Amino acid sequence: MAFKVAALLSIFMLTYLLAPLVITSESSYPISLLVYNSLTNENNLTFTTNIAYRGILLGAMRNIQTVNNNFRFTTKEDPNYGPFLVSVNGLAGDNEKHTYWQLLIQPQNGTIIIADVGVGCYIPNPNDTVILKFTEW
Ligand code: B12
Repeated sequence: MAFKVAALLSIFMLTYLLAPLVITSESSYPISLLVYNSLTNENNLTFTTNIAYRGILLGAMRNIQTVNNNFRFTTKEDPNYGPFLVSVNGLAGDNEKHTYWQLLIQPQNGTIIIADVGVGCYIPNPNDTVILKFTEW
């Protein structure tokens, strides 16, 4: 009997000590992705996904591509800066026409900022809307 009580007490103690570790462990969070062509009047597309805790935007884009047929993209590896976003849904930037896919971030407060790194380096914050904007430079 005493053994059973001791065993039960140990289980309670362990649960009590380990619960905070489990509860505070970081988990994934939602972000949205908006595809916007500023050069035509094509409809915008919006996607949502969960991104790993401090995961990179490229990972989130791959997740969306895996589960959604309406989102396809290609990148080209740059030796210095990693992946350059070349095309979205078959539409590619063009050096001669001076067009490209610009990377914009809209946090929950609504202010739109231009990302200062590419898709392989950018780490979205929870509930960010990432805007892929086809535009001219
Ligand atoms: C010109 C330029 C551009 C042009 C390039 C097109 C062209 N044909 O000129 C355009 C406007 C397309 C561009 C876009 C972007 N750029 Co830019 N760009 C530059 C700039 C001012 C000069 C690059 C250059 O001509 N070097 C000289 C040539 C001879 O060397 P190169 O190796 O061949 O250059 C190529 C690469 O730099 C590449 N490139 C340019 N920008 C970027 C960004 C990324 C992420 C990648 C992978 C490659 C890449 O395009 C160049 C021409 O082919 C640099 C800053 C600098 N002073 O170096 C920033 C710079 C490289 N760009 C930067 C960024 C952040 C971007 C964007 C992500 C901005 C955005 N929010 O949209 C986008 C890329 C989006 C995407 N589609 O992936 C950052 C990269 C930092 C990083 N660690 O990721 C830099 C360093 C500026 C900064 N903020 O400090 N860019």
